[in-house]
Amino acid sequence: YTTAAAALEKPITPSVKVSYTKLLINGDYVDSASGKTFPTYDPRTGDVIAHVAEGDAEDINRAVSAARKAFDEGPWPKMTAYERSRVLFQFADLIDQHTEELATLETWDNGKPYEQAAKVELPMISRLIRYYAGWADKIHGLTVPADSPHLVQTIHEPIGVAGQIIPWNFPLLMFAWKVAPALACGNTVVIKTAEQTPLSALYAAKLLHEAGLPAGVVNVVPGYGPTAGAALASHMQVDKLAFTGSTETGKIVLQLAAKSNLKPVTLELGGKSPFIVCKDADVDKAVELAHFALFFNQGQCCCAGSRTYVHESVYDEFLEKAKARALKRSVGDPFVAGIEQGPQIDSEQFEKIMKYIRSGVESGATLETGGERIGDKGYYIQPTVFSNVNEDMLIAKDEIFGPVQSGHQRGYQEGKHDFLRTGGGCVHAGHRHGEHVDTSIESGTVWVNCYDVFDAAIPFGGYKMSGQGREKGIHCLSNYLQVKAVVTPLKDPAW
Ligand code: TXE
Repeated sequence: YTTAAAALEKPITPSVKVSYTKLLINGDYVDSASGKTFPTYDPRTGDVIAHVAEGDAEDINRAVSAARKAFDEGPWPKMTAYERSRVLFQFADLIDQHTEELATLETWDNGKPYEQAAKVELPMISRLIRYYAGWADKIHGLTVPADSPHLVQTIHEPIGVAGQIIPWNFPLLMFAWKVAPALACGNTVVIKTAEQTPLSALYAAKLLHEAGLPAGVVNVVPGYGPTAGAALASHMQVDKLAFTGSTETGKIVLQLAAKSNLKPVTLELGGKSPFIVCKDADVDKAVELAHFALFFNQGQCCCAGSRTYVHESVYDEFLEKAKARALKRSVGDPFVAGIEQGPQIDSEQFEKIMKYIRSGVESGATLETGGERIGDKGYYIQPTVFSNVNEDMLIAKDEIFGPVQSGHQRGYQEGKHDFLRTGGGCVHAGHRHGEHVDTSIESGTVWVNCYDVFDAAIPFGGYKMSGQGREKGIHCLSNYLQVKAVVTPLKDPAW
């Protein structure tokens, strides 16, 4: 790996100041009911960036009341769909106009490369908001041909107050994935940001109001999971819950939802996705793709290609080149141009990853490169490659969520079915355009000769313990709509 050592010693001072650190309830930035705050940290140094109002159950109550009122009394669900779409289009324009501020906050709070935030994620975010803005006035019901003399129509109505809980790996992208479809369908929202990364969503919510969103329609409550998150999941006045995070917490929120008011839940959880290199693969291309699939966003992706299955005929060549590519990866201050990898999000994730690296060595996998911390402050980890990994090892089973690539010398079939959790993707790096593609992999996405292609229109979600339901695309709309059947006699019945 190549490090920008000087930048690690003297981190760049971000050019933007933190303006929004309070809860956003009913259109106003307010202190938490308890008056408590919590620190949010710079992963480059571990230093505090800002103290943010800490929402808990009482604040969730206030936010849900505001969202309830905005839903029950309007104006949001009562505005025409066209008016709602115009607010969302305006929001997308404002996101584009504030790319620098938003991307800076995202990098500062999360540690991801600034260029990735500004040039990849922010454009994806405004594109996704426009995609759902476009849907707002195109949600049609049906006329149903019933086997009786009735006119049967379906009406698609918003569900009500949507509770949303998001993680820290893509703070603003997750905010957009959750809020945009909910709003397009006419719902109101209470969203809890991750405790590690509250800053960008608080800024974006300000833009949403500038775009014309009425007060109370979107409420943002930063806070911790077991307090604010659990209060939202179990709230009796919340009509739907959308969660992105770990499988473990997904099980908790599903139970809370069931035990309270049986609100429907969508879950987007962790994964252990296979990346499969076939024997006829172009090895150079497969190496680059496998590298991207695993190391993108510091390895902190639910769909990271974290089990790399390589056909034995190309295994040695692949491994040599994968190792060389990892050594070339540029790691350093994410504000420096050209940096591919910044620090991990926090000390907890850093320790978890280092523990898995030790476990890989202890269980007999070969550490080809990496495995150490970089520098003595912040949470930087060397790009790491293991070979000779087998299915019994923890590093092959658990989601590491870090820059650790695991090379398995196994065929394609083995990679397909044998895990409880399969998240996003799988690549047949050997397939050429037009060839038959085996899509039987039990995974929400099968990427063929590509990886992490995230258009707003492409549905995304996991099979098995990687989640329930789909986000993005047309499929996400049904998460935020109720279908009502209206049945009217075609002529007066006899009674
Ligand atoms: O996740 P949590 P953590 C995976 C990844 C990572 C591991 C742990 O493997 O190493 O999860 O990360 C909120 N009731 N992913 O601890 O706890 C929490 O405040 C209600 C994959 O950060 O699931 C945050 O807002 N909410 C994942 C959100 O849940 C609760 C992205 C996610 O935190 C809660 C992140 C509770 N009891 C981690 N406890 C992906 N799918 O991309 C926590 N939360």
